[in-house]
Amino acid sequence: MKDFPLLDRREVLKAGLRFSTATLGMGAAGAFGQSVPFAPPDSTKVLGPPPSALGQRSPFETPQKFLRPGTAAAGASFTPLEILHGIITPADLHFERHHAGIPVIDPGSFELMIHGLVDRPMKFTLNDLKRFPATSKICFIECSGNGRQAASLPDGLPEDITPGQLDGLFSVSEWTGVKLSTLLDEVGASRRATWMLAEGQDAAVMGRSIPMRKVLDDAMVVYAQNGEAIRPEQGYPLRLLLPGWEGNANVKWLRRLEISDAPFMMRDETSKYTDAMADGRMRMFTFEMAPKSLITNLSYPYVMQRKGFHEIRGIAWSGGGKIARVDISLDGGRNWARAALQEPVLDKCATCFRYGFDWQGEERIIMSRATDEQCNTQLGYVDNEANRGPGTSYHNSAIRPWKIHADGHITFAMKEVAA
Ligand SMILES: Nc1nc2c(c(=O)[nH]1)N[C@H]1C(S)=C(S)[C@@H](COP(=O)(O)O)O[C@H]1N2
Ligand SMILES: [Mo]
Repeated sequence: MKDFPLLDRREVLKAGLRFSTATLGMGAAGAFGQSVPFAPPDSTKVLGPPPSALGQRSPFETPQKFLRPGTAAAGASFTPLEILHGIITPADLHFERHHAGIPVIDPGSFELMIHGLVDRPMKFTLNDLKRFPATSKICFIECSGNGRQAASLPDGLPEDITPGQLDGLFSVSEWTGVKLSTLLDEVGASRRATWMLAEGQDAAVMGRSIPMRKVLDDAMVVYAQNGEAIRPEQGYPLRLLLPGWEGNANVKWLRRLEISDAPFMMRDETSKYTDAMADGRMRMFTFEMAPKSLITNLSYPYVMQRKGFHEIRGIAWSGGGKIARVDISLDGGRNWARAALQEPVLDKCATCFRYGFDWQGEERIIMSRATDEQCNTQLGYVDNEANRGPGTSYHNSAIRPWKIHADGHITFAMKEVAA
């Protein structure tokens, strides 16, 4: 089997030339063979609307998050990763996971209380918090249940699943707020402090214990998302941000932080978000999200329209730091070659990758594999199952394979790889 290196510029140009020649021959069909569904007026002859007080998407663009049928207050909606470009998730497409719906919180009466093992217990209004030095971080939030369908028995795996439906409990924003280390200086946290409780103001009263090493490293309380006030769905007016750590611990609608010398053993870190291993022991406080990558272009429901140059595109990320490399296999995992990484490559953030190849109508299983700067590598299905244990489906970061069929349609191929 031939190993496919990254195509050089000349090859890409040649392939591009074939591509455009074919397009010319197709008359009214667009670049990907779709016929144009509308007849817009000739914009050069019609006076357009005046500037608006609030911009809108083009009426031809109607993105939606994926909601499973029957989604309720305790439910989730998934980011449509396959339609996004670059690393930032538009705020209204950020995934949502609520345990008891979205509370309405008046920012005027909002207060954050910090108490426990501190010299000066304090309450902070939103304006108080905005007076502290502000910092921003572009990073992902990923639910630790993301992609758990891929942990079910191979027989139960759907083949007609989109990247967003599979792994869309993952989004990236630029978050702005205050470093927790700054606030803990203000209240005078004790040297004996080893844990911090973060508690939300929703009906679930979500509470999680956070180790002090994370609190003092890069944890933040954030009031802004992609340049404006954080959205109600993301925790308005304030959420905890723990870059690279499981979504659940990023407590939304934050109202209370209690400093302590022991974990609090909350419901969401004992009965939930704990992993049962093969020998019956439990892993607790498994916060860091593993390296993972996902092909978002050349995956279901994309259909290859013609032979020739195609670009595999996707995103890779790791809770362990920056992405160091992404490898691509075009033959079900036998041979691997390095994908190009697209700048910016940021800490605990999505990094775009791409890999061009020439498709001549052959059946292929394509895969991507992420490695982070700590040399942690994304595992295949079998190794991932063995590593996490049969009693859990959290933190499923196994390699995601896609099968390109001879007729050009693409399906999720975990079943074939797992078999
Ligand atoms: N207060 C509160 N915080 C919460 C939750 C919640 O239900 N209530 N859900 C958690 C879970 S399980 C996840 S994955 C993330 C989801 O964040 P998002 O809805 O902004 O994407 O928030 C976490 N923080
Ligand atoms: Mo979650």
